[in-house]
Amino acid sequence: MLNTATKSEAPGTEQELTDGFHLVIDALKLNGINTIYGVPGIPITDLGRMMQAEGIRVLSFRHEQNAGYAASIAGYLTKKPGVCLTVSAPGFLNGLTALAHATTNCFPMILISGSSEREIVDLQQGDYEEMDQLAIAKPLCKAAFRVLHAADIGIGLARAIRAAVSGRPGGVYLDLPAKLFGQVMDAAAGAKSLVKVIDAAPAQIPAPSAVKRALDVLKGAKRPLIILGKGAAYAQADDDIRAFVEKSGAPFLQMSMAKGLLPDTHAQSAGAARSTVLKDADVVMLIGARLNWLLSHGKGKTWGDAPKKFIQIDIEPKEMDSNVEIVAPVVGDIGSCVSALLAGMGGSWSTAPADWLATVSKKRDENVAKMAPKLMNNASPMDYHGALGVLRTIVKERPDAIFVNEGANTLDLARGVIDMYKPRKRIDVGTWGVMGIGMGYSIAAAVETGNPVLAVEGDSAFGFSGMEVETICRYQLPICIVIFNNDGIYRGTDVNGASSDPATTVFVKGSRYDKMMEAFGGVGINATSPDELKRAVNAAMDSGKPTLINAVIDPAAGSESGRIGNLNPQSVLKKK
Ligand SMILES: Cc1ncc(C[n+]2csc(CCOP(=O)(O)OP(=O)(O)O)c2C)c(N)n1
Ligand SMILES: [Mg+2]
Repeated sequence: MLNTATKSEAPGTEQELTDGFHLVIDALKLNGINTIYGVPGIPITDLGRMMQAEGIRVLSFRHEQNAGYAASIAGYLTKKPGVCLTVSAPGFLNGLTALAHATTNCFPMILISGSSEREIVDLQQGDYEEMDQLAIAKPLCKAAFRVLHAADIGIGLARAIRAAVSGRPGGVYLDLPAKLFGQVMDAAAGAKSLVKVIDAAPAQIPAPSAVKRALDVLKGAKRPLIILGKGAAYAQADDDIRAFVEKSGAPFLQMSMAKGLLPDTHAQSAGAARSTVLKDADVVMLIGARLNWLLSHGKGKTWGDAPKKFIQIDIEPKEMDSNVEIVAPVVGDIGSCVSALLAGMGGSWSTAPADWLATVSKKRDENVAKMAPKLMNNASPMDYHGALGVLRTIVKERPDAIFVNEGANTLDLARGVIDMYKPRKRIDVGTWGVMGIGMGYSIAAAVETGNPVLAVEGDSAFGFSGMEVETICRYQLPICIVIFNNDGIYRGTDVNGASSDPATTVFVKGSRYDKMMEAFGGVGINATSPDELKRAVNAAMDSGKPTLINAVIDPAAGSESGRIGNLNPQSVLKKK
């Protein structure tokens, strides 16, 4: 039902009218966008109210960055653009980090911001929250549009949706000046101006010759390796991906957010033998994974001396040869590519050499066995492994829960220890290793999937979005937050030798983050041992009540920058 109002033009004549507010709402609904993440204020407060009145779910956050991260991960989880709604200048800028993050991570998202009077902004006459938002957004996202006429709202949103989800997905900025909302037009003409986007992300079928070339290279491999990235998880082609990997018989590695595409406990999983497979593989097939820093750019020590051939499957042609030569590029959407590869394998594909898989499995089993006793330690205060050991079991028992993860040690160790069993259940810091996604991701994951959420957060990481615990309590979302509280960034033991100020990486000792949750009516628990942690998390996951568990971790347990300390630049001057 379209939004209309009736207005008497002249005695005896009645004209049905609509306006910018209602056209935005109608355009969103027509395209199946039913959830908005944002923060209200001039000029979009009434828009939010009207959206709510019209049946759109509007989740109101405490800071736009968190609403933006929520929208970005909603896009990843649903393949529809997640929408973040903000006010002008400062609200827009607060949302912009998340928009850039969405673009970097290839998540479809639309940031819709209200903006000030164009005439005043362009003459730089000092309007309320004056800023040329469109110009600022442009270099940070995939596309940016501004709508000046109510009659163009339909087409503007259609362009934004297409740009966000087609090809390689990304962030799109949509600028809606304040004046637009009040613009009135004939309701019938307004209805006609709306655009329902048909086939927003058209299939991109790979060339048969590219598929054949890739299969020929794979067939010739003695030590093949398949690497699955979050692009593969995004594709929602789970059955074909699994069938392809299994038919190939090759060991596979799953990048952080691809974990669970196949269970981490799968016989071909090389997750616990990462360094061996990267060094020794002779053919590497990347599926929706980029050769960026997370894979050491495909070269150097990590990749060893053995000559390698790379096959890459990606929707973005420019991704090919970005870091090393790709001998078999396959360009297309992951679903179409994998199904073509699977079909091309035919009925008589011979699986990867058994001795290679046996070598990899042996290494993996050794590493898993080495880790096992550490995970069972019941020390108090806890170390990372003791705490993660119990969480690992809880995730195994609750494979549908969404696992959110950020921090340094808290991230790197949890990624290694906690096996995932189903696709798109692990969401984390992504390509940038950004802190601050925690609460936004948790909220969107709960809202979009209806599943319970377990967020495991470093104490520093949590601080970036911590105020959203109020949002979680307000909407009564089934989110259990576990804070690995080691009194600081990486470790809580750093000392500043120069003054009485604390070291830059340490926080107030013995903080009780659980009290923050209690302040808003949620459940807060202080857990000092793995047993206590286990009881508290299970209770939270069973109850579905917003819960925050302050897990006390030995401040000396972590290491600088977790697993990526090697990226810290070193001073050439000797330490005194
Ligand atoms: C937006 C942003 N700011 C700063 C950083 C740098 N940084 C990386 S990890 C981290 C916090 C690590 O501490 P914590 O979350 O407590 O994890 P721990 O290693 O202590 O378990 C910070 C600040 C970042 N990655 N992103
Ligand atoms: Mg910490």
